[in-house]
Amino acid sequence: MRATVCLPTYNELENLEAMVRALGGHLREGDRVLVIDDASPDGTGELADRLAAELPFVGVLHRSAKEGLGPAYIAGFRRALDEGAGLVLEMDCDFSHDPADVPRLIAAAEDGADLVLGSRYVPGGTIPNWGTLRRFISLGGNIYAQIMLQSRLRDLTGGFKCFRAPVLQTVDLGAIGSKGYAFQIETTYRVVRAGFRVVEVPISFSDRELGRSKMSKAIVAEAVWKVPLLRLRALTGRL
Ligand SMILES: Nc1nc2c(ncn2[C@@H]2O[C@H](COP(=O)(O)OP(=O)(O)O)[C@@H](O)[C@H]2O)c(=O)[nH]1
Ligand SMILES: [Mg+2]
Repeated sequence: MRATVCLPTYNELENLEAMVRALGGHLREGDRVLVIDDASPDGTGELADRLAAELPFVGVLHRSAKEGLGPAYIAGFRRALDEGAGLVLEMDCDFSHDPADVPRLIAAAEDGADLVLGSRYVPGGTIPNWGTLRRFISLGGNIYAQIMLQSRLRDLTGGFKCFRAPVLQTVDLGAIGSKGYAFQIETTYRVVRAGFRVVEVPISFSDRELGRSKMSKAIVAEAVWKVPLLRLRALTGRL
């Protein structure tokens, strides 16, 4: 199955080239990388164009404004499906997700999982740089989502995933309104609700070394209120 790795970028000039070249070393013939850039002021989009001109496996989707991770991914998923991808991956462009783990996610999908989650919270998953407080906050967020959504999945907020194409063709992408971390929770929840098989594979999640995080209080707040809303919608048959 041909895979497309969707790589959303906003001001990732320091990371993009190394990330794309590293991915190139782990992908197979026919696999692609799709950079989805939201008009980054630092020139990430122009760098992506130069890389696409040089490297045949690279494509670029330019969007006119920063709207958050969710809308960027949805546009990327649509492009990847239009281009005939059999597997579609989500991945951060800041090396928090290790390009060397991509083949394991792909293998799990080819083994039969409809959605593979790169998971920090299953046995074998690690977050080497995080102190106790950050672990507590992230784990707390996941337990909150697990309880609210009655889910056994351990890492509902992670952003390293591999979907089989029919999953993205079945779920109503246009109905997904979440922008930040909530987008990760909402996509996984919708996939579970649609009856697909979700598998978690352990990953090591590292802190970014270059560039800046785009995380904000608004992104965290959205996840907090969106989770009970998702459950409510599911209970009332509107999800
Ligand atoms: N296209 C696009 N990419 C984004 C946006 N916000 C974040 N990203 C990218 O999404 C990935 C994860 O974002 P990051 O800021 O590292 O979030 P954090 O890991 O939660 O701190 C990175 O590749 C970012 O460049 C956005 O609004 N649009
Ligand atoms: Mg990050």
